[in-house]
Amino acid sequence: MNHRHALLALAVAASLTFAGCTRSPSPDAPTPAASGTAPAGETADQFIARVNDELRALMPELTASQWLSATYINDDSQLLAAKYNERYLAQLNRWIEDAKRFEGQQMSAETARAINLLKLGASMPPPRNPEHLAELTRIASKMEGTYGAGSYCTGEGEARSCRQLGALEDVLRSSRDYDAQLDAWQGWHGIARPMRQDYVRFVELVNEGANDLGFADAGEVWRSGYDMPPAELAAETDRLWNQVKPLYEQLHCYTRTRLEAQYPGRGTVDGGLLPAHLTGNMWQQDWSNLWDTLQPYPNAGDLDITGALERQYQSALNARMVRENALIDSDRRADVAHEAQIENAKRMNERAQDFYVSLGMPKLPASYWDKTQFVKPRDRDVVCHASAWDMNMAGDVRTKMCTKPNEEDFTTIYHELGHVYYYLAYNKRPPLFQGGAHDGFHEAIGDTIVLAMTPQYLQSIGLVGEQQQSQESLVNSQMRMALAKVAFLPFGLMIDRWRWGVFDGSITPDNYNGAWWALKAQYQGVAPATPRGEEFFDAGAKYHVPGNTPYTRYFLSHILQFQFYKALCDASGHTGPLYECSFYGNKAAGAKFWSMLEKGNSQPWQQTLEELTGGEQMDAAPVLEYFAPLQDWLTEQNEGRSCGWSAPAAVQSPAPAETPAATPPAQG
Ligand code: X8Z
Ligand code: ZN
Repeated sequence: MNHRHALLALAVAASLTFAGCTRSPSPDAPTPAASGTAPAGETADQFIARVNDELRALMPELTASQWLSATYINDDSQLLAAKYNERYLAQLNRWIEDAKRFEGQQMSAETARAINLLKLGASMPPPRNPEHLAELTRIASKMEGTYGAGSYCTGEGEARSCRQLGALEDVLRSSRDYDAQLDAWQGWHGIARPMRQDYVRFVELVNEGANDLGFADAGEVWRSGYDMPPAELAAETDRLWNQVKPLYEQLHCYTRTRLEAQYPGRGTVDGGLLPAHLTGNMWQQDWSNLWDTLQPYPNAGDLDITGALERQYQSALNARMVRENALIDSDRRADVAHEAQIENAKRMNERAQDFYVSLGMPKLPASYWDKTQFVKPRDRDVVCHASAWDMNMAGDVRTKMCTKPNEEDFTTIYHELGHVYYYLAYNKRPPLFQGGAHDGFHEAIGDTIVLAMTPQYLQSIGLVGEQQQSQESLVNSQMRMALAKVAFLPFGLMIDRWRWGVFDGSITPDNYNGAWWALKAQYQGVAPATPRGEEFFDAGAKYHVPGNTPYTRYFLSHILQFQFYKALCDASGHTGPLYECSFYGNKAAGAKFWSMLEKGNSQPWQQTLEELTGGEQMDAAPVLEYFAPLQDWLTEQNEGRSCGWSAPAAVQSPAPAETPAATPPAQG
């Protein structure tokens, strides 16, 4: 399911404007909404109060079905997740229909905002036709299950062996063998081929739902959730991208030079593009795993966080093996290793919690520790893609990860806890206001904390050794952050450039893959090393496509998090260069952060941003301020090289459609 909305719950990130859902109709417990008739004489304020109550009541069963299908993939859990999502979306349609009575009437600004959020809350706009709605939720559940259970198998008979995403990512992280990486990359991308036809139908159905709501297509629904006309949002993302593009181009140029040196004759693809399988990441969205290749000054202080986490895990494992006397019994050894992984993942979570608590935020509830999925279960398929859940809007918060001891997962825990603390902070609001100020805010909370994980902080928690104070070590630590944050920027943009085009019809099914790679080339400057024709569906190999999670939120988050970071650094009294700031332990910064979180999406995000940062605009200036030393260094390194790349004829970004009259930008 894609719950997306519903999902919000799932929330992961969602902006869900609503996160919730309402009690579903059942013969035993009919409600006015369930029968589709609103009580006579109900005012707009009463209507919204009712929707909020019903959302709160429905939420637990919807999220429970989603949780089960994500942590226990099989036909039965998929069926239930699809069904509950269908019920929820049918209910959403009834509310939206009911809300039409109030069009043009006087009502409080708060109620007007809530009604607007109701219409924009569905990242999977539900068709009114009940059969189509049921088909949509079935396809959504199936695609997510296919992704979660995806497996690349080779060999025959006795020699047959299968690897899932985690094992294939390990190859990209650790192997530097060109062919082994290519095999892992191609193997994973093969799992998406069966989704292609489903995705074509999915697009038809969500567009039907969008039309039913008065939108041109599903992409326009997505672009409408930003307290501004949808066309302006598209232009905003272009503006922000143009601010940071020169920095990305410098990083790209430096990386290309190093890859060419490492893989002579094979380090680039025609036109100066980076080979997709050589960036240490399945989707080329985060290049941190190339640290061994890209580290500027190997002797200027150690920042090998993955190495430190692996050592921590190994020593916990060894201690456990000895304690449990398990070395001699191979079955028992596997159990003990699994237990040690859980223990280690919990420890990483405690470390992340400690940062939030140091800011004055509460400890996570006991149920978090009991109900979270910390590592991949051994007996079944699960959706390993990390997520954070608000099960009931009343404290049952969880995360779901398949944690391994590496830097990426360590920072992902901090990311996920950002979602969790947002939930806890806004849970006291009415359900319709339980969402991020916009969805990029939701994604930026934990990442703001990640920016404050300076080398000094990492040293204080024992993950890196004594840090030098030198220009070399500064460049190293900037590079570490840039490989995660700067490399991500064009990826954050291109996914929805592709989906906006798919939804508005400018990218047709016969060109899904061609358009995907044209956009990858245009924005990221990457290309597959071998041809990827239309028999493939490479977009489907990225979770958020089969999972139907809008992606522009992550691009916006990667800009906003630097604005938040700077504001919290100011609040903490930091003086000196931005990149040196950690507000760990600073209660003034924590109070400021928390008061933003508590607001949820009860007011336009511009106001929320202004309260935190003093400005109402998203702005990449703090990104550039932060990375100024690295940008200078990269420019020097790249001197005399010809940077940039030439992409095959770029796909036109879809022209954002007009804002339909039915969906004015929300006003607060
Ligand atoms: O999906 C996520 C989070 C959950 S909201 C793990 N992220 C994006 C991704 O993995 O593609 C975080 C960064 C970008
Ligand atoms: Zn997230």
